[in-house]
Amino acid sequence: MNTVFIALGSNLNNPIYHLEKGIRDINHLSKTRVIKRSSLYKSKPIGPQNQPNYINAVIKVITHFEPISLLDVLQDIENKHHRKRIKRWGPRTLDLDILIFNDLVINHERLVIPHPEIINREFVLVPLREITNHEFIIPKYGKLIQYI
Ligand code: ROI
Repeated sequence: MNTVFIALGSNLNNPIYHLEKGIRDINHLSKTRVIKRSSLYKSKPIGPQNQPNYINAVIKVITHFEPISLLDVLQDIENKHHRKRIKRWGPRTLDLDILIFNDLVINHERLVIPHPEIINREFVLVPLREITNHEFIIPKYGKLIQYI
């Protein structure tokens, strides 16, 4: 059994709907359950500013999928939400990022874990802090609270 933290983000076409539906979709995956979820956070866009504000959240999941298989099924969910990869850092209906996968450090061409931007993004750190305890360690980076 694997313990995984996933970040969700949306800034198009009713972001709250896409986040809530995204969480339900993940919970409905085979051999996977959402066991904790953060509140929904509104944030200003990081990167290009000429796009709507984002809604972000982080969930804690247990799953029997291996990392790349989990990436595949999460990308299927993004595609069902009509996510179009038009431009890098552009607006999106639903973005699902694997943040942490057990205590693994992975540098695969499709998947870097822990997520390389995890410690730089307040819209990830704050919801992650909400659903973990004070001592929580991010693999490779150390204590979460030092980054907040
Ligand atoms: N900015 C915010 N606030 N939230 C996001 O989820 C988000 N996602 C992105 C970029 C474009 C980097 N900016 C973001 O991919």
